[in-house]
Formats: sequence, C-alpha cells, structure tokens
Amino acid sequence: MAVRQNQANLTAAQKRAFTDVVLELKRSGRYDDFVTTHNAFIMSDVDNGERVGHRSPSFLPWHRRFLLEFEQALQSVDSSVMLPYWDWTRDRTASASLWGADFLGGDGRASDAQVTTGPFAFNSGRWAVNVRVDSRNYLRRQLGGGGRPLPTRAEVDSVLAMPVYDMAPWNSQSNGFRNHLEGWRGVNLHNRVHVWVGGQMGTGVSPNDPVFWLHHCFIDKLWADWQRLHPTSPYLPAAGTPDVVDLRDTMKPWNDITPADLLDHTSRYTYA
Ligand SMILES: [Cu+2]
Repeated sequence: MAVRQNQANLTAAQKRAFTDVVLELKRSGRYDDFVTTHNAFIMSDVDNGERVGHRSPSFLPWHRRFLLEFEQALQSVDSSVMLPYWDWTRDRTASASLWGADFLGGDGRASDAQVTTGPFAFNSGRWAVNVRVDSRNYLRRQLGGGGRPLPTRAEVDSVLAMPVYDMAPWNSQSNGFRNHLEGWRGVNLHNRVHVWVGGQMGTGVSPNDPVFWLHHCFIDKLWADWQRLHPTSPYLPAAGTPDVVDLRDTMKPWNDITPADLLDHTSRYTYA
C-alpha cells in the first residue's frame, strides 16, 4: 500500500531518491508546469469572484488533486517514491534534518537569502527559478524571518476541533475548519508556514521550493485527521453556490474531478 511518511523518518536512501526525482522533473521541464499552474490560481482566486485553489472550500480537494498529480509525476520517474510530509509542529527549527544538505538544503544566506546548501541551491547548477515574479533566479529562504514561530500542536488541535467544514461567504472571511486551517482567520496554520519559510514560499510561485509539497502534504494529512475526528461532518457547500466549487462540481484545471471524488484518500494512499 502506498504510504506517505513523515519526512523526519525517511532513510538516507529515501531522501536521495526523492530529491533525485524532483531534480529530474526540473530538468525535463515538467516541474515548472506545476509552479505555473499554482501561480495562475493564486492570481485568479478572489474573495468576491470565482475561487478554486485558495480562499475557498475547494482549497483542500484542489491541493489534494494537485499533490496527486505531482506524486504521479514523481512515480513516472521512480515508482517507489511517495510524497513525504513535514509536521512543522514537531520539526520547527532551522536545524531540523529537513533542512540538511542531504535533503532540502538550509536557510538562505544573510545578504540575499540565497540557499547555498543542498541539491536545490542555485550553485548546484540544477535548480534555476524560471517561473518567477522578479528577476531573481535562485531559490531563497529566510527561515523564521517572518517573526511568528511555526504553529504549535495545541494550535493545530484547536482547529481540528472545529466541527463545521466551511461556512458562507466561502472565502477568506469564513468561519469554520477550512479557513482556519488555510489561515486567513484565527491562529493561522497553512499561511503562516509559507511566511515562516520565506523566499519564494511566501509568494504565488511557492512550489519553486520543494518544501511546498511537504507542507501541503501535512495540510492534506490534517484534513484526513479532521475527517476522522468528525465523521459525520460533510464537505460544504452542497450545491448551487455561485463562484464556489460545490460538492459535485468539477474543479479547474482538470474539469474531470469533484470534491466528492477526493474526500476519501485511502484508496490512493495512507499516512504513516
Ligand atoms: Cu500553500
């Protein structure tokens, strides 16, 4: 069975396999297609108009499908590779093994935030930032530079305790689980982690940093955890909502999959 593991438990060989496959997708050009797609949705998802990937109920199923597509791309290169997740409530400092030179590389340097260690450092010659919002073509990070620390387990648990999936107006103003997990309201989980990493992770082209996938894999796991805690709480809204993906509406850009198709992840993968 396909199991997504905590990144902290990966063997050296598993880390190597993951980074090698990510680098191969980058070399072939497929990686940057994912960055382009994510940025297009960040730019077009708006609170008072059509919204699909972010600031809306479909934030969670949209990213679940996006991660599945990326994971399938990884597996087309090496069928043994699964996405790992980063539990940032536990591995919450710049000295975590996640940021080792044998995995994602470390913090950016002081002068220009450029990552200079690990396989994704610009000076490795294999990781140029091509889909970008300014002229800087090197991966940047400023771990912890945003001021606030990473969310705590108690903050995560306070959000997991919320029994209603989402609420009108189904955007960044909403109460309910989805918007608290996404972070526009309340203690702020997902958004705060993007800011904590800094660099490209704080922008619409955030998938330029491979940690994007590990962060969203943990967000996806938290959705699964929430479902187990609230087995009778449905995805909302059910039907007839303008500009918003209802339970059985198809989602762009795929147009062949609905939130209802994605509620149960267990046929595709499980979490260790
Ligand atoms: Cu994100």
